Amino acid sequence: MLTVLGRRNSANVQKVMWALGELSLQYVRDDVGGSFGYPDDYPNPNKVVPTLMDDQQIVWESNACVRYLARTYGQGTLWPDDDACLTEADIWMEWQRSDISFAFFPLFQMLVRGLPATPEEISKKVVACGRWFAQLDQQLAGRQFICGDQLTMADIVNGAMAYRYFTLPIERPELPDMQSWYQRLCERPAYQKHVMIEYGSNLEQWNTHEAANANIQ
Ligand SMILES: N[C@@H](CCC(=O)N[C@@H](CS)C(=O)NCC(=O)O)C(=O)O
Repeated sequence: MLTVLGRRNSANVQKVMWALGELSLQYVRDDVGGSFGYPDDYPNPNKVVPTLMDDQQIVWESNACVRYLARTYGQGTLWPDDDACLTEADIWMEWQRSDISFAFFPLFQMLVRGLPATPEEISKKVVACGRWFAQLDQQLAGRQFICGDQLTMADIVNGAMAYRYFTLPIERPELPDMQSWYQRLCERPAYQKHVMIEYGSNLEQWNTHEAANANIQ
């Protein structure tokens, strides 16, 4: 049985949940992290979420979890058969993990989760996000998904971030191809279920949504 340890409103948990949904896999999700805390025997030395368990196999680091699910259960779909396509998917997974995450996640924390910040700090991050997402926009020109016509693991890790980017009340540059891709993701039932989860606009609302999402698989 596949088990995911992680609260439902974590963007990193959402990547794993969405991958499970796209692959139509059975799973159990336990509320861990944030207001739910961590069990003493939590099997992830970083004490962050998500952690994925597939019987005896323990996986942590959200992108490693998505890669694991794609490689193990999504050959030819989330894990492309074509080598060039697989390499490209891997590049965009690493891209998600680096500069864009350092710009976007602090911005989200400042705008929604009460991380103290000056307006200048916020606006610097907004500009940086626009600049980084313009690279993704360029990659998506003439493509349905990041690596071509097929949804891959690269779309999973970037798409989880895209929902928040497009729903935050911030200025964004013109990103026509990224916007069309995002609209395509919004039509997918697994994305609607696992990623398009309301998060509120301040810490109090965030906490209310976190509690409301408890026990939902
Ligand atoms: N690099 C890690 C980062 C994980 C991470 O920072 N997760 C956040 C939630 S998105 C977390 O666990 N925060 C503390 C908590 O929820 O208790 C990964 O991708 O899995």
